Amino acid sequence: MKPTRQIIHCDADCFYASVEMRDDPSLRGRPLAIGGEADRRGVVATCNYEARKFGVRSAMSMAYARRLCPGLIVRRPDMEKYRQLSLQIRDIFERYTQLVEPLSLDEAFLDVTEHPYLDAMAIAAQIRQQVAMELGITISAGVAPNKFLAKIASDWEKPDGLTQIAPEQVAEFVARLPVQKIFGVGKVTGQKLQAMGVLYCADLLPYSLEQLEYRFGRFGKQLYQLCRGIDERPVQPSRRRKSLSVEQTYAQDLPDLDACLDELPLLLQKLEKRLEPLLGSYQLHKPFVKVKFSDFSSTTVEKNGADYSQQSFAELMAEAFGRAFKPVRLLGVGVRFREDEPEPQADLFG
Ligand code: TTP
Repeated sequence: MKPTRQIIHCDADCFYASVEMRDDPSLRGRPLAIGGEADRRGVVATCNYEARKFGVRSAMSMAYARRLCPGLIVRRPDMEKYRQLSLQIRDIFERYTQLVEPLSLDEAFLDVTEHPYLDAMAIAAQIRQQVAMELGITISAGVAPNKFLAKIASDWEKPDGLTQIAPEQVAEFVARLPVQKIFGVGKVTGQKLQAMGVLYCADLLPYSLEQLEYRFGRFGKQLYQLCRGIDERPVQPSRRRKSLSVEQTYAQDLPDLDACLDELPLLLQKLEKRLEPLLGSYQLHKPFVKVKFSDFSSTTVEKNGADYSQQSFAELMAEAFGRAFKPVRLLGVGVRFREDEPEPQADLFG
């Protein structure tokens, strides 16, 4: 049997907002949102916990956030500052292990199984303390035998929390988790599970692997394992990506090109958010759009020399749609990266 792994997931608390409160203490204790007021889109990137009490949330329009919270203070994001801080946090992680897999500027998995004398809880506690003392922000951490559970654990007592799911607690803990906590269970699968009467991971246990594969295809195996708290994915330090994309499967097929184009702004917003932390180390090569039709055929269109504007993605989408003219069940937007040495990219989607 393989030895039990010790995985830590670290996630800064309201990251951009914490940094701004650190640098301007007069903001502390008052509702604060970071985002674009006069910005092209004017959305909330994040907000502090005072603002969350009013219902303000990430990705909400700033205009709506202001209506929910009339005293809301708004600051523009300073991405360069957050990138710098992200590197400093990373340095602290690397005091304990080289097996660090960043997920975004403020979030990472660490595999500390091989640490010679500290256990994962001790390491997580030290990391949290060092980040607070040296960098002036709080991070929450989760400790568990795998990535799936470590990520759930870091969220469990946010903000400024530390939660462990010990190996002997896994079965009981997972059984009580709502199935929505399983990554990959979005709206469509969630509805399908609900129709089967499956609300919690425990409700999935009676299904055999074959039954789940029959109903959910390849995803069935993932469901079978995750509802038992099994997740073998390794922590992968600095995997070199060739591309990055976001995809969405729709509960109801999109009937025509206009309906697809309506979805584009939201998809691009998600793409931009995931892309932001990578821009320091990757160079963009070209944009692409993927379309899967109602008959499950799919096509991808990409174009050398195209820019990353919404217009550009719209043209690719029109071309992809035009290849079949059928209702669409999935849309994806993405970028391919250059494989040669990186050069920082300045502004995107300009
Ligand atoms: P998250 O880790 O999702 O959230 P958070 O750190 O702001 O708050 P929490 O305490 O709940 O973890 O996001 C990290 C940063 O990414 C966040 O500070 C701002 C940015 N961000 C966006 O720009 N747009 C978004 O829609 C989200 C969710 C985050």
